[in-house]
Amino acid sequence: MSFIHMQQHYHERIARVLADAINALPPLAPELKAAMEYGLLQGGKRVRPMLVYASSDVLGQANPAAQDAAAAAIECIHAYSLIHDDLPAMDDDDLRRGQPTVHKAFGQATAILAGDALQSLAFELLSQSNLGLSAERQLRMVQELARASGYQGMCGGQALDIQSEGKAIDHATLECLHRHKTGALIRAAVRLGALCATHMQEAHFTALSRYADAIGLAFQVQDDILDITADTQTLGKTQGKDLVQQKSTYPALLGLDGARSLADDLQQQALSALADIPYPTQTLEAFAHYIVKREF
Ligand code: GRG
Repeated sequence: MSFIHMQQHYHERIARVLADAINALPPLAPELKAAMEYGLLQGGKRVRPMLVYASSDVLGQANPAAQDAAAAAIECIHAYSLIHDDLPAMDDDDLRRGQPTVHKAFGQATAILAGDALQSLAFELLSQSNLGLSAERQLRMVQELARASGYQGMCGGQALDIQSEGKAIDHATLECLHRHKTGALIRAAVRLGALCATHMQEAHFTALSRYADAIGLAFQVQDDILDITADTQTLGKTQGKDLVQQKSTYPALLGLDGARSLADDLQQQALSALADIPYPTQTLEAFAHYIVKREF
């Protein structure tokens, strides 16, 4: 199967799983349920669920129920983070994925609750008793997701980002911020995928973690590059160039060419980590390529 077909297959699979998870919620609070559905099901590249599926399929003997639960759980956390990130107290954005943000469509109180409820739903899905994994393995998955999304992961990274607003930060601080804010969830996606493979070996878990660390940072570097190139296209060359200088981003620190070369280095690091996996890894190689070369 080609990478495009694989991507489409995983995309359709996670769309079904997420729709089922929302449909299974009772009609207790219809407005909240509608806001959760809006934040979770309206578009999105589904990079994290796809990484769950791809990592587990590479190791073989993946448990399908566990894969679906892990893929849905990580996307629920991602959707919650975007809903909260868009709030007036954080980024104060009116649009997300070309549509009004959840607080614009449903009001702030409902948006906060939708984010909270999606976070809880993630752990409810991951802790279901019928996933066919050992209790020990499942507990490890719950801990993995909790760490990656909380103080030691995404929330910690978001706090660092807020603290550093308007300040000039060095490369090490920028890297630390992004390894937590964006990288932690991408790392968790790959590691949760590995944990869905019933006969997963620790050496393979370690190699996949190195792969995930590299693509997690590469994802952010490319995101910064796309922000600048999109701004340059929208605002014209001069203003786009000004933005390169203003924000704490990889192009601002390293220049556009330096950022592109860092993304390429990270892709190479990801590929060399995969050399320690004794199975065909073409899907994960293609994913690393997609993350660095994507155009949106
Ligand atoms: C509010 C606790 C809390 C955390 C927010 C992830 C995050 C932390 C904020 C998102 C802000 C942002 C634009 C970060 C840059 C990288 C990133 C995570 C982009 C969005 O992820 P994609 O590109 O989004 O996977 P889609 O729409 O495809 O799902």
